[in-house]
Amino acid sequence: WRQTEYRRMTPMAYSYDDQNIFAKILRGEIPNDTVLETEHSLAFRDIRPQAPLHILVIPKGAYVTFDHFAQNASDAEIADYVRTVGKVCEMEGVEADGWRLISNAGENAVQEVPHLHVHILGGRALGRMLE
Ligand code: D5M
Repeated sequence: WRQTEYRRMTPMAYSYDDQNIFAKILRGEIPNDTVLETEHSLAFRDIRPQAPLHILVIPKGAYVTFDHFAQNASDAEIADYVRTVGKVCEMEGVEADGWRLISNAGENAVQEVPHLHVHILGGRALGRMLE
């Protein structure tokens, strides 16, 4: 019954708005400060950095949130995405001082851009996230 209950609570589908700003970046319609591009992913600097290091990593596929991606992307896309986050961390040398990974999804988390992105934050003391 757990499986049935879980399925019932899962949204039927996410609708993807292909006019969102990250879709435009992926189509090359607006510029971005690229850190790393792979077959399935793109990492670029956040336009409103909240820390000395603030990089966004997005999949190239049309996914709205992390759960949408995790439930629908291919293993190749998922592996590429996770490895891209790891590679950016290595390139930026975050492991010495520590860093934070955040992904906002939907209304409660105040997601601004409806294309999956994780925020890589570092370069300063980030404080406790949950008090
Ligand atoms: O965060 C969305 C993030 O996206 C926010 O930190 C600003 C950033 N942003 C918005 N437009 C751009 C462009 N054009 N380049 C780079 N970064 C951008 P959220 O998690 O959705 O609240």
